[in-house]
Amino acid sequence: MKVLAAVDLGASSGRVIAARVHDGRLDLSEVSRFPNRSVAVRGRLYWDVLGLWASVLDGLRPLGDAAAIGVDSWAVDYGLIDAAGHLIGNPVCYRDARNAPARDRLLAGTDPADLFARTGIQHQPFNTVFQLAAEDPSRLAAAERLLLVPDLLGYWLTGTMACEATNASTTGLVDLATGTWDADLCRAAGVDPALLGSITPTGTVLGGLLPEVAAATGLTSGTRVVATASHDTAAAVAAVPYEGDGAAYISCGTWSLVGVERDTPVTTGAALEAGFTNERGTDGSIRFLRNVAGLWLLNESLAAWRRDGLDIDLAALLEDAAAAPRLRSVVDPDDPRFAEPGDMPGRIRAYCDETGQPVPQSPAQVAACVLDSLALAHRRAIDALEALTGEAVQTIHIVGGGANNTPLCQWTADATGRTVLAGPDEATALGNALVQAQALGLIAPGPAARRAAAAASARPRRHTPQGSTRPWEDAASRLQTLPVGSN
Ligand code: LRH
Repeated sequence: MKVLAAVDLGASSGRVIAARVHDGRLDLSEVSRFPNRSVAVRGRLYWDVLGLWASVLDGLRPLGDAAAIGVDSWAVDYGLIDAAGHLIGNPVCYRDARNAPARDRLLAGTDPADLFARTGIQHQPFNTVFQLAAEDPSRLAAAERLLLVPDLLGYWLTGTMACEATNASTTGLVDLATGTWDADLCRAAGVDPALLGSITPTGTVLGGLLPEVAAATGLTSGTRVVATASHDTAAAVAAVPYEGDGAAYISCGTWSLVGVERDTPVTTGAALEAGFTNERGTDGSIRFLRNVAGLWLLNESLAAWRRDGLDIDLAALLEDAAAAPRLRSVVDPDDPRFAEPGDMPGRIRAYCDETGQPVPQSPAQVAACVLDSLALAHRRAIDALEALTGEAVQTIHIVGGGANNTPLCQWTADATGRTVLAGPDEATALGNALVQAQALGLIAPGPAARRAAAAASARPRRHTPQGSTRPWEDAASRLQTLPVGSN
């Protein structure tokens, strides 16, 4: 039985997961889990990528028999590499405040609708294109190569520099029509396209482990490293266990990525206006989706309570939140004030206070407000999805860590009036490993065989809508009319 190692780096934790391939399905088991967080130094927010690297090496050590390794992570962020092949400083976190002004500057010199039609990518401040426009010129001058975070780890594992296609699409620098770098855009962002290298097809075998990595992990140089679907959302969507047509997905973790898979992009003004994006999926598919600020609001609240000395058990908190009255006060999770790390319960209270709603006091009340608001935001995104594609959404798959959040899954079903199929919770690792399995020929090629293996590997939990959607409709209208200030 072949073992594949899926390294999955999220914004709040990383994992090494072993996937055992047999009888056309993959069985996952967690080998190691380690925390991740952004670190602020002198007004800049960084990732501790060397700490992550050390945790990945530790996590791989028990997997001496791994046939392959694939690395995925959150999108858009990158390390810069100098002429000697060394990393220039720590990667900057996409939540750093430098990006929004750079985005506004770059958009001012162009037609935003035209740019959206060229790349298909929503103008999120954190897109790599805007991060580069905000980059320190001395770092850029010293850089020979840019590597997105999973490609950086792939380089450290193998010595080979790649730029895997699903994650490349999130840079906002890829021409939607040709699938290659938009050279004019690269120059507008202040870089030569050569800095980015050429785009590597998803599923390419990068090579074996460097001797120093084999020695540090006990793995052999026979272990292959595969450029898996290295954007975590692409990997998660590759593992959605669809049961039929008319299904949307919510890849729910730090973010809720709400969308459908399509053959063609949607780059209308209405899609731009509604905040949708067209990212590249495995097999060249399009992930037409909207970023909704997801469990970030809850995770940051838990971190704030921990800093205040409150040790809150998540399961108990969710139970208390479920027992609290529904839709007492709601926030727009996408309000920019919630984007940066900090005192999330305080910001939620301020929002409710400003908008004349009851102010949530206890952690359970704050959690109820966050989860109600997320279910409502899911509803808004699903409604927009139907309107923009002209295709009905009948069922919703919630995959990722949020699949274990029972109240959120149930309230998403209640708010949307649709059945929610919850799971797998480790969809990202499953998708990562499925792409590896296909690259090694352990599963037949193509999306149909991958879907069949995904469905055989997962048993989603079914949430049917309870009660009327009326209270959610009312809350959605109420939210639209709230007098929201700028902070
Ligand atoms: C989710 C994710 C998402 C991106 C964001 C930066 O982890 O990759 O798809 O938009 O992080």
